[in-house]
This record gives sequence, C-alpha cells and structure tokens, in this order.
Amino acid sequence: MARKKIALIGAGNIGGTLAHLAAQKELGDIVLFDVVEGVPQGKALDLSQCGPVEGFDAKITGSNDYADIAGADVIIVTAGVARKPGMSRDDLLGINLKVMKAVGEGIKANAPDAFVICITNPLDAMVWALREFSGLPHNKVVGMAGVLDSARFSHFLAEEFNVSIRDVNTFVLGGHGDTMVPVVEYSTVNGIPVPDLIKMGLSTQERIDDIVKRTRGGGGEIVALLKTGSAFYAPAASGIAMAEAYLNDQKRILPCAAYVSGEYGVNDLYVGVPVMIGAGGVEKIVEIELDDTAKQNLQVSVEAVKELLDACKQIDGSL
Ligand code: TXD
Repeated sequence: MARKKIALIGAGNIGGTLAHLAAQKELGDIVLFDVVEGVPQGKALDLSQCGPVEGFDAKITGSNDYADIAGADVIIVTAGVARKPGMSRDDLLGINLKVMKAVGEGIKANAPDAFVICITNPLDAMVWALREFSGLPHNKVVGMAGVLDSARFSHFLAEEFNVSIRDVNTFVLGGHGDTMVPVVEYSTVNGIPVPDLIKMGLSTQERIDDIVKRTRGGGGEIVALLKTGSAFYAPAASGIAMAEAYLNDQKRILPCAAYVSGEYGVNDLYVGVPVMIGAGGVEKIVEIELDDTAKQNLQVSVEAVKELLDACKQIDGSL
C-alpha cells in the first residue's frame, strides 16, 4: 500500500516540529509548504538527514508551490503570524484571515479530499474561515485547540497530584483562549473525578481553580516567557495526535474545534467540543450533560467565537 501523504502548510516553528514528529512516527511522506523561499526546502533537507540517525523512512520535501500538495491525505495548517507580546487579537485576525483565504484556495484546487487540521490563531475563527474558503465538507475541516488545552490541564493536574500523566484524563470545552471551559467534573485521575480527589483531601478547590485559570492562560504564559513567539512543541504534538486518529481510523474521542449544527444548542459555528475522529474525519459530536456553570461558561465561549466571526465578516465581505 502506497504511503500516505501529509502536507504541512506553514513551515515555521510548529510546521517544522509537525514534520519531525510525523516522520518519526512514519505517518507518511511529508510536504512542507511555505511562502518564504528556502525555509521549507531547508527544513525538509535537514529533517531528511535525521532519517539515518533516527531510522525512519519518509520522503520529506519542501515547496513554495501549492501543486506539490496534490493528493494529500492530511493537511495541517499553521500558516500565518504567531501572536507577539503587545499584538491585539484583532491584529492577528486581520493578517491571518488573508492567509486562510490563500490557503483555502490552494487546498480547494489541489487536495479537496484531504482531512484538514487548522492550528493558526485565532483558532476558532480561522478554522471556520478556512472551511468557508476551501469549500470542503464540514466534517473534513477541524481545529486543533482542545487537545493542547487539555494537555496543559493534564500536565498541571499531574503535577498537583504527583501522579503519572498516563493516569490523568481531562476535559475541556469551548473556545481556545480565555473563554475555554476546563470541565473539572469530567477530569479524572485513573477514573477518579477531580471533585472526589478534593473531597479525599488530595487538593483544595482553590488550588484546582488556580489550575483552571492557569490552563486558560496557558498560551499567554509561554508567549510572555519566549517573547519572540508562541508555544510550538505541544501544539505540534496535539496536531499529530489528531492526524494519527484520522490516518489510522482510531475513533478517538478528542476535544476539537468542530462544526456544530444544533449540538450543545449551537448552530453553524466551530466551537471546542468532544468529537470522534476516525477515517471519516469528524465522525461524531459527543454531546455530554453539562451542569449550569459549564453551560454558562460554554455560552460565554460561543458568544466570543461569534464576535470573532463577525469581525471576520467585516474584514472579508465574501464570508
Ligand atoms: O492551540 C493553538 N491552535 C495555537 C496556535 C497554539 C500555538 C500557536 N498557534 C498559532 O499557530 C500561532 O498563533 C500562529 O498563528 C500559528 C503558527 O505558529 P508558529 O509558531 O508555527 O508560527 P511561525 O513560526 O511564525 O510559522 C508560521 C509560518 C511562517 O513560516 C510563515 O512564513 C508562514 O507561516 N506563512 C505562510 N505560509 C503559507 N502561506 C502564507 N500565506 C503564509 N504566511 C505566512
């Protein structure tokens, strides 16, 4: 069986890390695409030279021509500018919306059957715009945010309870950013819900509330530390987990920015919800019972996403 093909649109910090992880896991042949000449080609050549050391077989190439993504099975989009300290969310929106238009047209013309994972921020708006510009089916375009947010939440809880990260399962809903909704009641250590662990005296409500807050601010915390850009190792690992679920038909239940039409009382919007990812792309939206607080928090998140989309429509009248 011929190898799968993975196209990475954007060969920057996340794009290069995606390529390395995909190669190490031998997910398929890899095309790195970027508008900057030389960067995708240089990183592809450098990564190819990891092969003999790490023992992976993967054809890794770099390109500035969308024709080279033809026939891709999975496309992961990180093209755009990363948030810099002092850059407003709307600054990022304006620049990256134009990028999504170019990327969407490139995908539409060259790889309309691909499963597309959008990572570019502001994520909840960019994934919606990318779907609009590409014209792909809604279940084949998804945003990566919740897998990263729940990884951050899991890391902080594993530290708090001093347990293996293997035994921590967390659940986040809603938008990527301040309005995200880490759902404590559905977050567990080896099946024991966090509220029960608090009752068992293994932590306190205040400390868990602080962890929820730190998770919400997880991106900004790293931006402030790095000063020159945003997180890229964990975002790349998260995007690869989603790509793997599609390529290997894993039927994983993952928190992703997915298109909802009625679920959670939300219509015609991309929002962070638990979905099943398999060979059919987003195969199912998992609708859980939410308590009133989680419902309210999700509503706040939905309103924030709607506001972002309105801003996008102001910028690009074709949306
Ligand atoms: O959880 C999440 N979704 C977020 C997403 C987590 C972290 C970072 N988040 C966002 O991902 C971040 O705010 C950015 O919008 C993207 C990519 O982050 P990265 O750190 O990889 O940014 P880089 O290193 O600047 O890489 C972006 C590349 C760079 O090489 C540009 O030349 C290229 O994008 N670029 C383009 N490629 C193709 N087409 C166009 N038009 C284009 N414009 C820039």
